[in-house]
Amino acid sequence: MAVNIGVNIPLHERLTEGNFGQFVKALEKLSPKDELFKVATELFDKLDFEHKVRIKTTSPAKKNFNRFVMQFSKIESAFRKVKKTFDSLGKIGTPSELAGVLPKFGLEGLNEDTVAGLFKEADLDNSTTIEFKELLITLGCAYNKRIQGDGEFVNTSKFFKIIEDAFQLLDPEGQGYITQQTIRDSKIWGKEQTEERLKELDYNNDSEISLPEFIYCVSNWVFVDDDDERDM
Ligand SMILES: [Ca+2]
Ligand SMILES: [Ca+2]
Repeated sequence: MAVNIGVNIPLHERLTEGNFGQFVKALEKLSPKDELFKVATELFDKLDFEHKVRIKTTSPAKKNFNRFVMQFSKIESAFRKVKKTFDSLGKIGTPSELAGVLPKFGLEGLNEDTVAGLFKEADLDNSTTIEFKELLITLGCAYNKRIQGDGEFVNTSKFFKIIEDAFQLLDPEGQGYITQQTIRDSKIWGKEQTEERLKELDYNNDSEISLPEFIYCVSNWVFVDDDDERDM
């Protein structure tokens, strides 16, 4: 992609870090004997990048978040496998019912308090039932607590690690939650889109985004065709 000049939109409005880099690269390829070299270096000097032109930089958070989004299809296929097992189960309406099904996902022998804690944390809508996406929260929180499991849990843990890394990106101080302000400051999305995303992310609207809320939201994002996901 070349830097467009002579088009209606002012150059400084279209100039991004990316195409500025390309411009410099293209410039470096020219031989000083090249006729274009003179023109291009003059142009370069005229642009006076340091002072006059505001180069639109992509925030580091946005870059990292985009990398995270690139993993969505992988996360989706892993979650679909969990869904298949989940669909073969009955209702998970009590912590002991949760304890009964967790071995199917590679988590065996957890003590009662741990399971009760996971149940409470994962039941986002307080329905006293663990729906599918809440089961994902259960597994994600178990991973976050570094609970050891095997088989299926080892496999899905890789994906919860990706989600946890994305969460930590927005919670660099390790407070355990992301504030709405951090999301706004991250400039991952434009202004309006940020407000929409915040509504999705902050499930209970207490201006903080917890890990369970984040996992829930990511699971909504990764399922592209979600016809069968409406009731979580
Ligand atoms: Ca629930
Ligand atoms: Ca919240």
